[in-house]
Amino acid sequence: MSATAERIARDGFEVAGRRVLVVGLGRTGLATARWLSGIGARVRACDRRPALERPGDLAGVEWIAGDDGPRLLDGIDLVVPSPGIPADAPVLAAAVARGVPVLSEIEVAARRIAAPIVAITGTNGKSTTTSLVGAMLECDGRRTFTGGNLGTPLVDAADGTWDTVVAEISSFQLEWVERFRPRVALLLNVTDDHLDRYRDFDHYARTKARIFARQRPGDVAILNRDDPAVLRFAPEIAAEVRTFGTVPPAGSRGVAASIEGDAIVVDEPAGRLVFPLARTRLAGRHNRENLMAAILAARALDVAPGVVQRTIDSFEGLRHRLEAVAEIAGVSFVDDSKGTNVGALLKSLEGYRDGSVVLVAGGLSKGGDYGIAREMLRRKVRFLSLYGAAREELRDAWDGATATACHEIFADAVAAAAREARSGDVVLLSPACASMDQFENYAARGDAFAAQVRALQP
Ligand code: UMA
Repeated sequence: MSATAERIARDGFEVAGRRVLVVGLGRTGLATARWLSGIGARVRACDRRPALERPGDLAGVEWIAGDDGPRLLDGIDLVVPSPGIPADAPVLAAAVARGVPVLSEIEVAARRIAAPIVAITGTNGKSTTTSLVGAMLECDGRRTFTGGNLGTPLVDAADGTWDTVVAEISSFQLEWVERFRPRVALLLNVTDDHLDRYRDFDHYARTKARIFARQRPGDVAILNRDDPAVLRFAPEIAAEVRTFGTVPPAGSRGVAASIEGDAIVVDEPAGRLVFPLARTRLAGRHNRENLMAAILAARALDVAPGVVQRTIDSFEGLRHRLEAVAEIAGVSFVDDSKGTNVGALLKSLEGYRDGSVVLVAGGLSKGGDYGIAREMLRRKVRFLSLYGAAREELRDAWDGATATACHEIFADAVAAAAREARSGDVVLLSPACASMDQFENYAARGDAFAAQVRALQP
């Protein structure tokens, strides 16, 4: 029996001939519908958007555009919702009430992935860390799938011939998991985010901690020991806990990473490994945390220290994450459009000189306490240019912290920021909000920022 077949037999995921409702037809839903019909399921695919065109390769799927309601459950054996469908959506509530199983895309995908899975969650840094771990494993010559919330749905890895699978996992994806069991699971940090979807912070944090729920002894859990909202889950974890943090843990005999001068040190039972950071392009304290987490994950899968170091030295960083766009008349323009919550804004501002930042923020609020950024804004930000649906909420939360202007339209806020900036300043787009009030996603917002900035170049 192949390793995949063995795993399927163990986990009992066989959908040939079963009727599956796929809810939401964005990236996840389309990939899920395609894969499920490929393995013999009878797929009904639905989306609330009317006039949604069916891709040619989904001809065999029952296609329902303009409806995502409970009546679509008739005759259905299993529901697979996209991450963007809230748990209290009528179709999911009705499925639960009727006893129809609901499983997230990562759950069904993981049941058909034989390779060890590295799963990475946290409010911020998970995309960078996921990409770093993927790059370390690739550099080691392993056939590696790197995806998940990062962009390529995990279901694209199902039934594939991978040596390792590295997945960025969001709290949304952890809402409908049952047996999802990563060989290595990471929780980087938890700060306010998505409070429009969860009852409160504790509910959000506990949803993230579900990444560890099915791990067993022999698996590895990697935790940020500087973040009490993360470390509090350690006693509940069955896997071996390894931690990273700024200073070495007192009296611990477990594997741990910490910072020493300009290097990351990892204490392992066989001795200490030292990874110099002189050549990394990843700046800022938050990136040191991402690097420590990634190193621990790679070491948990026995990647040799030399390979880890080569990746640290060559990794380029991610698009729309503190990405330098241009320098014009001594002003640098930086695209941090992927920073869509207040924790991300704090981490990004931390790296800049006091009083040197002209900040563009706003978009669609996800709730949470924006007020915690007030003091940092007062210190770092010389001028604040707000835009979008959340502009008044942000203005009220940060009232009096610094000179502020409000614009409805994104381009007007960027233009105002560019006018205010002087030589030596940085114009930073770090919105602390989602993009969807004016853009399709954060990448489109970052691209619009870059295009507008480049047009300013003489
Ligand atoms: N829809 C309905 N009914 C609803 C809600 C939505 O039919 O009640 C439909 C929409 O009309 C749309 C589709 O569902 O057609 C969208 O589904 P989705 O929001 O789940 O989006 P996908 O395109 O499948 O992208 C998802 C992730 N999106 C979200 O979690 C919101 C992507 O993460 C991820 O890259 C992708 O799966 C692949 O795994 C994005 C994200 O913003 C980057 N993630 C959040 C974050 O990082 O903070 C969690």
